[in-house]
Amino acid sequence: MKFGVFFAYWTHEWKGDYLKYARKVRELGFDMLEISPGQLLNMSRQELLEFKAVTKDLGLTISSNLGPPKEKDVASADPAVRKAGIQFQTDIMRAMDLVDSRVLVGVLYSYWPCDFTDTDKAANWERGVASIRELMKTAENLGITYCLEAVNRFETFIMNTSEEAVRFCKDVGSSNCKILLDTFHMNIEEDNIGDAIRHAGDYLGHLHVGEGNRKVPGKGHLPWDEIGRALKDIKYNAGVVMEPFVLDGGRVGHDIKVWRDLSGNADETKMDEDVKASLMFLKSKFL
Ligand SMILES: [Mn+2]
Repeated sequence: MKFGVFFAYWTHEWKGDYLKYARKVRELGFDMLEISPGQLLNMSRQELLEFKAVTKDLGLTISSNLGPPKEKDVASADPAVRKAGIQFQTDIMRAMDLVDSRVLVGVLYSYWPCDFTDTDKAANWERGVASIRELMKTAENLGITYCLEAVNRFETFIMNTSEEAVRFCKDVGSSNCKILLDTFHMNIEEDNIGDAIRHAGDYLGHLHVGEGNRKVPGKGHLPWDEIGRALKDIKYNAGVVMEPFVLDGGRVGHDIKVWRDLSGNADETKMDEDVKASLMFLKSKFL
């Protein structure tokens, strides 16, 4: 397993100084940094190559976490929007290739945050599968593992559980297409988190970890022993990425619905200490 953390733990916006966070997370003991790959499209080729060189030097793996905007929804009823969505994700994967990021994860089958104006699940499912089949050619060519994230009912109507995500993935039918399970979402939707992980089995390509209130693992009540046992049962060996959100304010606080400070008024040093302690906690449960 590779242990990682999403840079937005520290930020109020979906962008940041990736060189800084690469160095920071390596220093804290992580193997993986998760980024928002939309930012890669605004970086020059020189900046992309520098980021690749720095992360390679650090021995850090980069995963890319995307919530496409509504106007780039690959499942939209509007063919022009679907086309823009396919182009957008193709451009993202090409930029990921330049920085040697080989894992794309998120609500890739829809848009995020969802506004629930069109909740025709069957139609969105079918269009999403067709678009993603097209995208898989790029993912396969670039060696990118493409992971569909099951998120809770307040964030999408398309897939809320491991069972639905696996079914969608089977409909796509590519060995590069996998699923992402997130303990925060599973805590809301699944009968049993361990069973949801076991159901995913080899389809599980990425795991997000966080407590039920999205604090770092170890600060809440999720069943980390059981989650660790399930990961051993399926011989899981891909990314385990913390996606904690504890700061209110900014676009991140708004999109994630963080309406109070959950960090204990932590400064950056305390934020670093918390995530480092959580990494040791997770390793003690998962390894
Ligand atoms: Mn997640």
